[in-house]
Order: sequence, then structure tokens, then C-alpha cells
Amino acid sequence: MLTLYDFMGSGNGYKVRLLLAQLGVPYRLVECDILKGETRTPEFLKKNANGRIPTLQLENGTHLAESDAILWYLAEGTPFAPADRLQRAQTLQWMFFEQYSHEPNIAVARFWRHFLTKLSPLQELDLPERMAKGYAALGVMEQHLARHPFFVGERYGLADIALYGYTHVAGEGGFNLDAYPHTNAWLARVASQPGHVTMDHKS
Ligand SMILES: N[C@@H](CCC(=O)N[C@@H](CS)C(=O)NCC(=O)O)C(=O)O
Repeated sequence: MLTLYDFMGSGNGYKVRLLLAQLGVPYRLVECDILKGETRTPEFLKKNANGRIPTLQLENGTHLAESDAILWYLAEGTPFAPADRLQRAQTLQWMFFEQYSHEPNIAVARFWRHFLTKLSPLQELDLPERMAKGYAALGVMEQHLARHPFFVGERYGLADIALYGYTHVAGEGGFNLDAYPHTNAWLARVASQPGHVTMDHKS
């Protein structure tokens, strides 16, 4: 059986839990409190030298890190990953966008504002730029969603899961999505997919 090391408040972890639920794949959940440094212990670092969740332990004992790599591994050969060459590349395009332009701004602002009791002076200084870049990423999504119901191939798939993880809780980072009607409509479409589970879902 698969074992998922995760923290329930993590959008990166939620992406994996959402796909596992929609695939109907059973797994064992091991919760790690990142606020207490539980992913930085010598024991955890043997599983993922980068000290982060989500980390998935496969049946053969291999540990796989990085949420989008885990999504790709789990979705291979299922309708969640396209078979078409261009659509596979477009899926990766949006997943790389998520990791470079979206998550480092929206997820980090959310972590600081939602989970920390007080921001450090450096975080206070950095926050406006994270917010501006987060809104820029939301703008890119909004433009695409004005013309398409989903991110790739006009159907729900991996790119949607990767981007949904933190977009649906962007408000917890102080992002106001009122001016993003197409993104809001997409959020609702994603939430109405068969087998959808919310972020607090445990296996
Ligand atoms: N790029 C990684 C980011 C993983 C990540 O930042 N995980 C955070 C929680 S969302 C974490 O484990 N933080 C604990 C720490 O850094 O000690 C992914 O997509 O999985």
C-alpha cells in the first residue's frame, strides 16, 4: 500500500490527496506537523532529503517527493493525464507555471498570513512583492479560463488539480478573487467533479 506523508493544511499535499481520492486508490496517511519541524528530523530526511511534504512512499519502498511529480506518477495511464503529446506538454507547462509563478507567491503568502502568528521583518518586506506576483499569476489563469473550461484539452485533468490546490484557498493569503469571475467559475467546476474531496479529507 502507498504511504503519504502529509500536513493537512498543505495545498501541495491536498493536490495528491485529491487525485488519490478521485482515482479511488487506497493509501496510508502519515501526518507530519511542519510547524513543529517534523519533516526536518534525521528520520524524515532519509525519506526526502529536501525535508518537505508531500512525500509518497511507493509499494517497493521508494520515496517520491514534489507534489507535481507525485501527481504525474499517480495519473500515468489514467484519464487525468492526457495521452496526446501536445496536451502532455501543455499539462507540464501549467504544472511548471504553478511551481514557479503561482505557488511561491500564493502559497507562501498564505502560509505566512494563515499559519504564522507574526511575520518576521524580512517577510513583512517581501509580502507586497509576493502579493503582486500572486495576482499576476491569477491574471494569467483568468485570461486562459475566459476562453477554456479547464487548463488542457477542454477537460478536467492534472493541470487543474495542480492549480486548484492553492487557488481555492488564496483568500487565506489575503488574495481577493472578486475580479476573477472565470477563475471562480472554474473553481466551482473543479469542486463539482466526480469524487472531489475537500482539503480536510483524510484517506
Ligand atoms: N515544491 C514542493 C514544495 C513542498 C513544500 O513546500 N512543502 C511544505 C509544505 S506545503 C513543507 O513541507 N514545509 C516544511 C518545511 O519546509 O520544513 C512540492 O510541490 O511538493
